[in-house]
Parts: sequence; structure tokens; C-alpha cells
Amino acid sequence: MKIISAKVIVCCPGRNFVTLKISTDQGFYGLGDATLNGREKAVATYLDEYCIPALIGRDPRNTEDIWHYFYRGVYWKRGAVTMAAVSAIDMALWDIKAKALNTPLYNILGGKSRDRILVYAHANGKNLDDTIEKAGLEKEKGFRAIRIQSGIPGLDHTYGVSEGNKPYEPAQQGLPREDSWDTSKYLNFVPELFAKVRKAFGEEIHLLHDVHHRCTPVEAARLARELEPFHLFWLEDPVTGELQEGLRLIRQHSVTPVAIGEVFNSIYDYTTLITEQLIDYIRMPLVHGGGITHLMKVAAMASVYHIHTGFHGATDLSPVNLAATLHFNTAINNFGIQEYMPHQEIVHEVFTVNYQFRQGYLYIDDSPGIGVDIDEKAAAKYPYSMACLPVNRKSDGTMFYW
Ligand code: CS2
Ligand code: MG
Repeated sequence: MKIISAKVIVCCPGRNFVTLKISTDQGFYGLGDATLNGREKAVATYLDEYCIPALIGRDPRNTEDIWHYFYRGVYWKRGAVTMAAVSAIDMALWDIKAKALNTPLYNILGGKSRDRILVYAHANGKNLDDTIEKAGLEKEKGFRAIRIQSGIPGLDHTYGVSEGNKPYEPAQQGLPREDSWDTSKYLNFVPELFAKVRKAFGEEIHLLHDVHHRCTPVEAARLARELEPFHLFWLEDPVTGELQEGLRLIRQHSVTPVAIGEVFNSIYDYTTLITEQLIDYIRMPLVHGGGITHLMKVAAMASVYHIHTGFHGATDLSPVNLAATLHFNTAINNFGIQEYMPHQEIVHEVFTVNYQFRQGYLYIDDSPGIGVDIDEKAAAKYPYSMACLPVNRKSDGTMFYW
């Protein structure tokens, strides 16, 4: 079998997505998600200019060799843009491989370790009461795990809280919005938030929270310790992961489980975190972490250290990534939980999917490959529209992490 062509489809059905479509001489084609929120055109160009020409003529079943061609083979390795392109190529090749074997992708990743995938919802409100109300709505939908984010008293904007009743989409049209931040207001508020949420829902619901990279290690250690009575399923991105050893301080002061890595893009971002057991969940998704070929290795390394998966699954990762991830989650032993922010209806004018939500779990069907398709005509109706993630300044104007 040979790759005869490949194309990058950039579209914006409600938000921007980048999809790689690889076609073969035997009529099979595969899809890969290459979406990198706010940097879509960079990945599309990297694929078009530097990857697709080198793909033509190769056997798509040689996933290991092709992965290394685009990782070891290139001089300028790693990084979000490069690895989103590598991930998309890898996802599309595995899609082709499974389709050619006329089997669902999970079957060639180890088969079924489970029939359903535990997912968590997002609940966010402008204040504490609004957040509790929104969490109640997600519980009524059947979710057994809910991520809690709230507006912070005294701050206009904060991460994770949607404007009005619109679904949460952090990227805004045009150049970045400037948010302002105050760590002490945040640290003083969050324990009270979880005391009230845990009181409202009891112990039956898993509660998660995303710090979104905004604490120093000692601030994160304080927060993790103060949240211990509320038995969080995980505290996410408590500190920026650039300094892996920064997580040691949190571990020394708290047993609140830690999840990190949605902004990581290779196993090298995790080596200290995993081998020193500084984390409990890996978040690096297929679409940004090197695809199936790489994440199988990362998940295997994590399983040696009692670490589970909890992959990123925001709406700025496409249905192609989510479907491929559900196959991956179905097959591996150390699956933990999957983030699930349902895409807006308009997205499904372009992407047809093979997964369904029922009572707190996602289920995939047995269609061959990843089981998702893209309607290129529908995609053409929604041209790319530049949108950027916000930036964040401390209240004194100092540039900070968003
Ligand atoms: C978040 C994301 O889903 C999450 O855990 O961290 O909302 C993240 O901010 C966006 O994916 C960035 O594009
Ligand atoms: Mg996050």
C-alpha cells in the first residue's frame, strides 16, 4: 500500500480545526487532528510545506518508521507546532491501518480493556452559587465527574468561565484579550468554593479543578493541602510544567492527586514527573503529544509508576482526536478518566462521529478505523477565522501565565 496524496483541511464550524487527510493507492484514507488552538495556520503550513511532500510514496502501515522519520529525522525537534503535525500524521496512518484490516482502531491497540469510558464534564459559573447550579445541571445529565471552575470575587475575567450562556471557547477573534489575575484572591476563594460544592453534592461525585499553570510550587502546595478534606479526583496544572522538579514541593505537602501535561508534547516533558511519581495523571493528548505511536509509549512508562491517563479533551481538540482517544482509552490498562466537553452542534455538520454519551460514560461503535469522517464540502462553508487565546497580567500589570 502506498500514500498517494495528503491534504490539510482548515475550517471554522464555530471554532477553528485543522484536519490532515492522507489517501492511499488502495482507496483507504485516514484522518488526523492537527488543531493547535490559536496557532492553527502554523501547523497547517508545517504539514503542507515540510511533511506532506515527504509522505508521498511511503507505506502508511509503517507507523513506527514514519513516526521516527518525522521525529528523530528532523533537526528541530519537539515543540507544540511540530508535534501537532507529527500527531496528525500518526493518527491518520493508524486510521488507515485499522481500516485496511477492517477493524476498529482499539483492536490493534490491544483490544477492549473496557466497554465504556468514564468522562468528566465542565461546570463553570460567574460566582460560587452559579457554579453550584451549573454543576447540578451536569449531574442531572448523568456525569459522575465534574470539573469545577468559578469566577473569582474581585476579578473580571478568569480562566474557565464562559461569557453569558455561551459554551466556553477561550480563543477570541483577533488578537489576544488581556485578562488580569490575582493569586491571593484565587487562593483565598478556592477552598471555600470546594467546601460548598462538596457539601452540595456529597462524596458521590468526582470533583476536579484546573489551576491552569498559575501557582508557584509553594502556593500550589498550600492549595493542594487546603483542598485535601474535599477529596478532589485531581488538581490540574497546579504549576507550570516547564520546571518538572517544581512539582516535588506539592508532593511533600499534600495527597491531593495531581494531573499535568495538556501543553506537553513529548515523553521528555514527563521523565522526572513520572519517575519520581510527582503526578497521578498524564494529560498530554494524542493531538499534541505525538499521536498513538508516542502516547502508547508514554502510557506504558506511566503505568510502571502507578500513573493513569486523563487526556485533555476540550472543544479546541477536534472530534477526530476525541474518537481516536476513545479507542486508545478503550485499549490501555491504566486508563483514568477522559475530559469531555461536547462540541457545538455546528461542528457535526463537518465531522460525523462514532461516539455517544450515556450516563457519565462515552461509548464508541465498531466501525473500522477511528470511525470519524469529515465532509469537505461542509468544511468549505466555514473558512478559517483568526482567533487567539487570551494573555494574562497580574493586577500590577506583570505578564503572567494564562
Ligand atoms: C483547559 C483548556 O480543558 C482544559 O483543561 O486547560 O480549556 C485549555 O485552556 C484550552 O484547551 C486551551 O486552548
Ligand atoms: Mg487544563
